[in-house]
Amino acid sequence: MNTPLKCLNYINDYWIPAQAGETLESRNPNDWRELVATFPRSTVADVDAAVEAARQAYYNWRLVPAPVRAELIHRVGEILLQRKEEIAYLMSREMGKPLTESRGDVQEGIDCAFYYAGEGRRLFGQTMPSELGNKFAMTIRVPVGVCALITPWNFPIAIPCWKAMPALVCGNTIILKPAKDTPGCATLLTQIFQEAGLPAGVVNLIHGSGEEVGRALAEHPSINLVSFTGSSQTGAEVGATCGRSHKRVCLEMGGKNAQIVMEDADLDLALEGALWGAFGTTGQRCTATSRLILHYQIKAEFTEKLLEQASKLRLGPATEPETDLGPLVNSAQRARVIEYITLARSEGAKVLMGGEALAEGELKHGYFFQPTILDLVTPQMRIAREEIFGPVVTLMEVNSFEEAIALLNNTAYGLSSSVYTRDVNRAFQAIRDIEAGITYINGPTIGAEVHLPFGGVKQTGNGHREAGSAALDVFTEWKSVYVDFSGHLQRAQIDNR
Ligand code: UN1
Repeated sequence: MNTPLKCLNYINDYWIPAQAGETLESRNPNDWRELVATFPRSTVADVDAAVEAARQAYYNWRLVPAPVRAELIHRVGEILLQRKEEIAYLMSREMGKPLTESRGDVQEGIDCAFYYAGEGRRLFGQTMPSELGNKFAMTIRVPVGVCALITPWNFPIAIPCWKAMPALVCGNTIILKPAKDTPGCATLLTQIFQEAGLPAGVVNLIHGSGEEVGRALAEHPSINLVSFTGSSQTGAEVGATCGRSHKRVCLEMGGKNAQIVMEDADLDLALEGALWGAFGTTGQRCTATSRLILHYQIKAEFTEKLLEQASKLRLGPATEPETDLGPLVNSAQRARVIEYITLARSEGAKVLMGGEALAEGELKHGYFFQPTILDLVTPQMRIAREEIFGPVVTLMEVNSFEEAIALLNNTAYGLSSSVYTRDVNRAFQAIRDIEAGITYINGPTIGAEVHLPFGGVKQTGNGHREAGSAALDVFTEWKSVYVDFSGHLQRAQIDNR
């Protein structure tokens, strides 16, 4: 048995409990009898202290040269690499993804560190000609200020890294508010920032609930930017709150991602992609494949193979090496998936496979749910439109490529998308016509790499992208600079005419 972690808030280089002294618990979703961590139930008072620390630290941090800031992020990457196994193990116990995936999650954080460490020596601006003689014009990136990062439990290292690292390299100070399900991963990550030598107050960590801490951050007058990943419903509230106080706000929200399989596709490849996209991370990725759009000529064959392969997936504790599918993250998430299956039945969908939580047997103390395949799904059904966030995939049949694209686009969301075809013309049409932030050709909907922009259109986002150099546009303001070396007043739009 592992001893439970005692997580604390981290403010101005001090590890401290919540001022009100209250704590919350995080339990192991593989077996809820195990307590993984206790953590502070923070309130507005703790948020105020963290914001004050981040504000003070900002005045010096913004003046540290970007390449020097970047060196510290590089160091974070090195320590993450050393501690990869330990962090991955905690992650599997804390939120239930299998060890190989947990390692991948930490690796995404490491990749981010090395990518943004390089960015510290670029942070390119532009120079452009002035319309006046003896005058120089350029743009530079300047930091935004104090940033609140509100992060989910499904990528408890990768997502905090891809928000924190560009924010820090750009010269901002941060307050991380991790999800209640993963206080331990956030604690290890913050310890690593501390060990790497980030100055006091530059990185702060506040645990607690979205209602208390998340809301206080979004409302706080001294915060300049909120970056949020989570549900579209909560994102709408965060966006509205930030809008009222003119904060910059970057929202990454839901998805209802589809994979199209055309009649000319390599079916075995498409099958592997579908299994990984739908059931990887127990379907708890915002990029998960939630809809399979199948050409009528291959639907029967594909479905048969899918059922055969999906039935071989091994459910089990995330920490066991042979496990393919871990549990759902908590009881609320499991209740939500159960509700959607009840709804699917009442809407007239057919449960081809799965559909049940594991209430008996060895896994009965975890939030396990069978991989589930729903057929006879029509676009009007709620299960075809709403994000489920579980190991559930819906099958839909189409007669043509055009119909497939239209059906894929027939959703309020627009994060990830995938098309399996051997026809290059169709592939490029799909790239052009799909309404989503990410399109894969002959690859599943999951698997974004950190040096490309990540995010979506429609109700998935609010016009920003994370990761890649696109994140720099979130975490910096543009400043336009004019240097007049003529020695006299030159009047733009007047003296050059
Ligand atoms: C998420 O689910 O919120 O592309 C992020 C992927 C991962 C990131 C997912 N690299 O599936």
